[in-house]
Amino acid sequence: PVAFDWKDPLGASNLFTEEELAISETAESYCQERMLPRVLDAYRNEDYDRKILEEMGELGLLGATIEGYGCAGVSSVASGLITRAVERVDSGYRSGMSVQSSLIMGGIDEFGSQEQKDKFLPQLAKGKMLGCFGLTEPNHGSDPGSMETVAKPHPTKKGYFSLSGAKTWITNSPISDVMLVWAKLQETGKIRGFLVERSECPPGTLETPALKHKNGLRASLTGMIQLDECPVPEANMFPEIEGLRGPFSCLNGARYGIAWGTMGALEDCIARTRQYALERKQFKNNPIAKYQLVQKKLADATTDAAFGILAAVQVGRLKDEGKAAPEMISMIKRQNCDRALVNARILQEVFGGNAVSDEYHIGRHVANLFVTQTYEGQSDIHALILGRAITGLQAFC
Ligand code: TGC
Ligand code: FAD
Repeated sequence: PVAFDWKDPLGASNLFTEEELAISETAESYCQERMLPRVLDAYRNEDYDRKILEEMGELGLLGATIEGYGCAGVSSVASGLITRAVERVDSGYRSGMSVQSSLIMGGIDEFGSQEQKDKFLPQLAKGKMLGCFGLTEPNHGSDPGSMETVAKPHPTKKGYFSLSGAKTWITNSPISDVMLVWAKLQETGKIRGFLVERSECPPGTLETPALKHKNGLRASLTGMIQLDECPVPEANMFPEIEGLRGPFSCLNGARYGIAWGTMGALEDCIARTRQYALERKQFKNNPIAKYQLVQKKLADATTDAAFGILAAVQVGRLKDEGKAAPEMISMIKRQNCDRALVNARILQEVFGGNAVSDEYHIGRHVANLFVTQTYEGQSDIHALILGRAITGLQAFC
């Protein structure tokens, strides 16, 4: 009989091409050898080493599905495998990469002018320039359509808009060189995308304070984008796209990545729990892995991880054939984030008191996975997106 592999229970690796397997191996080696040794300090100190994106850029791991501009032009499944490798280490590291690869590079690639693509993509691909994506506002999270950030013609600078408003909970904002800010054009009331370059903003028109003392995602930097009559050249506005379709199209790529990434985090929880349960002995010197209740926890988590990966592969393949509906992405984003969080939380129990020590890593994953369930559309919001697609009736308001 074929041997069962608990690390790949449903044989997903049979669905990957040689190239995808090679990319996965490169990403896994980098993440385990270079990222993992940094994560505990970063998490303890709420710090993010921006060199990480530069290193990933050198390996061709940023904006990996984009063709040209120094990007690798690989399949959506290959990009999913990269994301899974990064989040196996930490969701915060994956966040920093998602924002760079999917939200800003993906946005520029899909909606930018040729001039914008030539100017920003090669630098972002190398990780020499860092970017962020500003959609959420203090008063508008799940409902970004009600945003208050506004763009109007600049009163004194010809050929410039003046942007005013505040974005909050923005990954990478404190260290970003370029910010993709979504704002309503005063003239039409329509949402448009603007590339705000930090180096071009006069003093006092742009602030990006960090939001500190987070109890999750501490190895990622999060902040605000505060704009006060900030001049932005007309050439930095996405030329055609208007309305929420712009930001939501970027989110499709990032949400797809999270569906893969959270499975990496869950797989790390499974591997660590299995190892711990085999080593830890209680009652007549038995490893706790011998006890049925512990085995059930591992069986449940391993099943959810295996199903989650297969679903992500399926959506990735459809995505590359142009057959992936946004609701499919909502389904895997919601399901994989929810199952990763529930299982990680249950596996945490296997560590007993040691779960409280960050050196066992499981508590960090649990805290991070709460955030993944919340950003890029909280799970209940994705349930409503699915409910609307199933019934034809929208329940948001
Ligand atoms: P609704 O009427 O549904 O749609 C408005 C327009 O948008 C289009 N659209 C999409 N287009 C492409 N892909 C999608 N997934 C799309 N979803 C909607 C839609 O066709 C329509 O187009 P048009 O041309 O007819 O105008 O809009 P609504 O205002 O009713 O939206 C409701 C809802 C709940 C679906 C939406 O607001 C939502 O998804 N809310 C969640 C907000 C969210 O996801 N925010 C994410 C912020 S970014 C972030 O969290 C990054 S974290 C990064 C990290 O660190 O990893
Ligand atoms: P709210 O919208 O206030 O929702 C609160 C609760 O109410 C949720 O449970 C929600 O499901 C529920 N709810 C809301 N409306 C309904 C409804 N109609 N029916 C039923 N339930 C409802 N945003 C960016 O733009 N860029 C980023 O880079 C970014 N990075 C982030 C990083 C971190 C660490 C965090 C925590 C957030 C980040 N976000 C980012 C913001 C994130 O996308 C929002 O937090 C998320 O969309 C939810 O919005 P909110 O926090 O305002 O919650």
